[in-house]
Amino acid sequence: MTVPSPSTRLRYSLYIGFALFFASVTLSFLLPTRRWSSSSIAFLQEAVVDEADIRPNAAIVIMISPRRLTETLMALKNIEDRFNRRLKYPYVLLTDSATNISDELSEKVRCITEGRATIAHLPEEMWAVPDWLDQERIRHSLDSIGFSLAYRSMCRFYSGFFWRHPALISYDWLWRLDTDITFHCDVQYDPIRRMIKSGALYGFVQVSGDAIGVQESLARNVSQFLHSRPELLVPDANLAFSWKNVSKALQGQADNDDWTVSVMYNNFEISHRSVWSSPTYQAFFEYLDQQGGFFYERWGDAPVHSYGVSMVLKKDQAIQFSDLGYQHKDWGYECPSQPQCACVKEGPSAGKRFPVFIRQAKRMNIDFNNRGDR
Ligand SMILES: Nc1nc2c(ncn2[C@@H]2O[C@H](COP(=O)(O)OP(=O)(O)O)[C@@H](O)[C@H]2O)c(=O)[nH]1
Ligand SMILES: [Mg+2]
Repeated sequence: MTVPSPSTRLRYSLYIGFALFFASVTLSFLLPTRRWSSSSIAFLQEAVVDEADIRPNAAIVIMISPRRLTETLMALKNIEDRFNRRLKYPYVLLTDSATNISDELSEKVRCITEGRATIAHLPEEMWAVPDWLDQERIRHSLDSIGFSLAYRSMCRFYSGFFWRHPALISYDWLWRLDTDITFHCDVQYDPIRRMIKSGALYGFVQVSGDAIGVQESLARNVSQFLHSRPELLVPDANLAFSWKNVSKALQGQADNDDWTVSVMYNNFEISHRSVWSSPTYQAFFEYLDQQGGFFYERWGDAPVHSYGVSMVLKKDQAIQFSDLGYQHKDWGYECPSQPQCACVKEGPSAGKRFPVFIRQAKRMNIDFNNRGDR
């Protein structure tokens, strides 16, 4: 047997030393110990975010109309049954001062939502009719086109304030749902995680038109805003979703005839707060609010959001969910061909009142993604 020379022995010792060093480094990553620095914990948390335990920082936001309390409970029960008993997102339920939150109602909300709901008041500064508006002009509008003051306050609140509400300020993702909705399918994934994975900041279900007669000057005002603040334009934003002729809109010359009348309905709306807190959207809302159209006309929050989203997001940053069997009121909806959906393609899913919505939703979805390419 040959005896290793001193230099060979030194080489072996070095090999063994390196091997022990690498083994201990590897083990320190695999076996959690209390000596981990906060940065290594943060690293691990990032790695598992997509996988399982850590829920996106999101809340489901529902505004409660004083006259629709049973409808609210039915909506909460449906949402829990279809997905949220599994996903466990917290709820923020918004009420105005006319809403009587009785002990009976609170107890039922607590029971249905397993205690995950907070009831929060709508602050006057986000809800009341601004006193600098011409009250006579508002009265005239109420008489001629209807839509109550509270309804118009709701539209203005969702257009310009909801993400800044004190009960919502700490959430990154805001999942708005209304009370007049039904999910016909078990939702077998988490839509917010899906958005995060695909890099989307806005999620919707249905696209359709909206009444022009109750918001006659909205398109013109949006166009004038675009013209007045060119420095706020976002490169590659999907303006063609809202405008048939984008350059005319940018020149401040567009009106109702130039509007595509495409609206992403926001009775189901998942958004990242950065959409609304962006300088462009904030300035857009301030501009509209100064014109008074939320009360002089009925400027809807759905068209305002759609104009805003097409101003700040690129095509692939907004995605449509069409496999949820989601219905608003008794309007038409998609009934997916899946056994877990309590609907059939014939009959009610075609819509009692607006069967055309299904066709439009399909067409408009294609438009949201491709209209700008045509
Ligand atoms: N607090 C309050 N909420 C309201 C009022 N009107 C509607 N809402 C809520 O706002 C959301 C949208 O209202 P909805 O009437 O369904 O709007 P539509 O679908 O555009 O006709 C729903 O969640 C309602 O509960 C109101 O007068 N007061
Ligand atoms: Mg509704």
